[in-house]
Amino acid sequence: MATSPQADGESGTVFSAETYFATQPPPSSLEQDVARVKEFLQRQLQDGRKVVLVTSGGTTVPLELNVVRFLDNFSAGTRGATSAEYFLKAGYAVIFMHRQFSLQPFSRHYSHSTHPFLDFLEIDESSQSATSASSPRITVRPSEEPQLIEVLSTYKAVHRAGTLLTLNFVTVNDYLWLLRAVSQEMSILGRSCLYYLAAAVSDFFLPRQKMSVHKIQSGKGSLHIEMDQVPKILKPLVAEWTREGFIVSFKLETDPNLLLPKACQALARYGHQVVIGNDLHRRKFEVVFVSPKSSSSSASQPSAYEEAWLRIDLNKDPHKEIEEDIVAELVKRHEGWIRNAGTAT
Ligand code: 9Z3
Repeated sequence: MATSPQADGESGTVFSAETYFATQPPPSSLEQDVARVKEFLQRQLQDGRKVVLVTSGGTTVPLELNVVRFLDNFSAGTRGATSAEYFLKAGYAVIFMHRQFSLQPFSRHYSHSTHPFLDFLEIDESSQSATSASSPRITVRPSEEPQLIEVLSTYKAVHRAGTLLTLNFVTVNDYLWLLRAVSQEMSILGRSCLYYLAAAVSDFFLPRQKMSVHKIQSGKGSLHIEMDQVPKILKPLVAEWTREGFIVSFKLETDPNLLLPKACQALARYGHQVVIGNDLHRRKFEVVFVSPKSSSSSASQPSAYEEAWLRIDLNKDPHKEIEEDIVAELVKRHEGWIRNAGTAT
């Protein structure tokens, strides 16, 4: 049993998940979050709903304990926030675990700088507000009303039904602790839970023990930081924390030649159900589903995995969101997974 990190023979250190959690402290909000998750899951269990955990947005890697500087990545959380809406539409309860201040379901339509909500509100000087006789009313620009009514009514219906729980993380450490705790709780749902791991998680981190307490000072000309590898969290997730869940991970690459090999490698290593591969620049209109070949499929392909490309044409329909098709496909596959309970997978 590894209780201390192992040197990897080249540079840096490889943490097993076990060593990681034994040496890195949990976030202060963890207990409170777990209590909210337990209560949420009990309700969904009573109502017989399937539950999906959607992770979304990037993780930070702080460089100091009193953090002034950190590493971050590009992810805005579009994939996760958009997918969460389609899962809700499909009747799932959603635990939306996202990077603080990244996009969220429903509000995402108005929080982006290309569609700021202040731009479609108007001040109507001719009528008075309901609360104060001296202030004018605020109205919505008529051209924006149809979309706002649709988004707002779905948002309100979801809140009435209590099918959306939102959790926050900032650092990669917050993310790892929260993912472990939430997945352990979700395991009570057996096959009825789905994991949709779309967050862009850092591969490297700086362990607490190696961090500078105070702001790193300049004056030495350059900055050298050696980071350690974040443990491969899918391994215990699949093998220990949630054995029956339907697990979908994402693989992001910038070199298109690496996408399929890396997706297959992840499936071979962790033994989960689906890897969705996406290229950084094509991710809004093209993804590839990679999964273990079903026993019924043709034996002409030598590989143990099958790929299915999903593409949309944004020239034909600029408002189409690829997440709609991704979620529809996963809902189908998850149904099959639930039906096959008790048989070999
Ligand atoms: C993804 O690949 C997501 O689809 C994106 C979505 C991060 C590209 P946006 O937030 O982008 O809509 O702007 N997520 C997973 C990326 C990741 O970190 N995967 C790990 C890896 O590639 C494996 S779990 O090694």
